[in-house]
Amino acid sequence: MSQNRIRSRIVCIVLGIAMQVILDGPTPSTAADKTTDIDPTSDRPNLIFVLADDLGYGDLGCYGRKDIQTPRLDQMAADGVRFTAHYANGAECSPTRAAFLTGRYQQWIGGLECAIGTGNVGRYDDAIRLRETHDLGLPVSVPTLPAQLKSAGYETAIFGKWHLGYEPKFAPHLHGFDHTYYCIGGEMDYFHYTDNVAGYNLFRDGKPIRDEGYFTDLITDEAVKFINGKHERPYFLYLPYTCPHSPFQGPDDRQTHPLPLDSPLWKQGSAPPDIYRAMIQRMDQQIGRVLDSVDANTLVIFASDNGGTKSARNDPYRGIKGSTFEGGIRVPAIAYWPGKIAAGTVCDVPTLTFDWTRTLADLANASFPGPHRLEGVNVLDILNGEHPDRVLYWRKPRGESIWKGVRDGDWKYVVDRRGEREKVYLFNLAVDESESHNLIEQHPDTAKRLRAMYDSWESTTRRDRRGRPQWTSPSD
Ligand SMILES: [Ca+2]
Repeated sequence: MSQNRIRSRIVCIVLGIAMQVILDGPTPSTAADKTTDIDPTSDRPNLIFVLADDLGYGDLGCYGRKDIQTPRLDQMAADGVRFTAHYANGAECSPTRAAFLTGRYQQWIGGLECAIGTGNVGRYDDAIRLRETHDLGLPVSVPTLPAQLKSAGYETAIFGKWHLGYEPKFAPHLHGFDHTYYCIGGEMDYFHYTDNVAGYNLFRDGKPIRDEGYFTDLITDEAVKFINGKHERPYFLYLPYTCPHSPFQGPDDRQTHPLPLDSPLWKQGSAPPDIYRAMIQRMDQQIGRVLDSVDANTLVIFASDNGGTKSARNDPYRGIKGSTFEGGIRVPAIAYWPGKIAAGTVCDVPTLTFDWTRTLADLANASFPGPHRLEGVNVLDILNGEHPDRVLYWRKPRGESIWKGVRDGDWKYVVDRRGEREKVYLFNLAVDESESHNLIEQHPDTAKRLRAMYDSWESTTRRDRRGRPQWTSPSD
């Protein structure tokens, strides 16, 4: 066991003592306890999962940013737990969303290892093929968290960014969401809801709708109205903001006409700093409205879907969105549940987006059908002192390039392959968090071991839908 791992374990064991006491409320279920019976007398908590879009690791005040004011998220962290080693499952939008909703590595689904291009464009072999047959998206035959929560008696809602398929058959209301209001693609004008190929992006229940206002505000309005509404059952609210993804438009930047298709504001990585700041500060205010609306029996989680672009601050980490360097996948994450999670907790045990899927399913007593094995761990167990002995994997193809990554303890192995050219890296994150020193020559046996682990994972996990017109759950 490495020094860093021992330190992490001690930190979380100490914090876990408090958690053990305060988690005497609704006991997380075991698999044997799970039921799909609706129990209106249950005190199962409300569940809110808030996602930012391309927010960098260092973009919030509580993660070190000085020139962007995020008092509500900073306070949420001070009143709850802040994660310092939280990873997105994907280095881009669609993959992380797929992993969150299914609770499994997105590679299982096919076509969703890379963000779906604006206007429904496939960007690597399997995705291109699926696009041609109108099959690029998250099939409704895949068990998802909202569908399973709904079966377990939860009221479910999504207000925000979908980005898991443009075809009507992939719409979120077909995945178990009772209430929907969403941007269908990966980016859109925040005031006119058009994307950069002039498609219209604002939908409810599979149908385009008209509205007026700043998208960050609009989805918060929907969320607050939903939270304050009458609920006969506990609820699950998925609130994925498009902020601070391009186009770069602050709340006061409304123009009478949609943003021109050739505007540089569409270009990721080139945000004017003042606009970038205004976008994040507005999201922070709006999340504050959500926090002001919830009752005590509500778990609120906040995370980013991938690392920041060049517009962001990913410090101290190397790389940006799209890569498997830490800057592309390590993201801010906060969980808030007063009376249940001790205030001021900091957890440095590595966690992944799809750990929240397991956590929320456990809290709701929701079960997934047999073959669909959740691959995450319960984050509350980590806060109670458990340190899962596991290896984390990333894989992101786009065109002829592919980024690979594997982390085992403090060791991380990265592959950056472009066509026939391949660069490989080995880092020890315990002493080199910024991935500045490639140890591939000094530690060939460790590199070989991690490469073998990755290859094994890829060969057993990587799937496409070739020859499988109807998606079915893997039976691994
Ligand atoms: Ca994103």
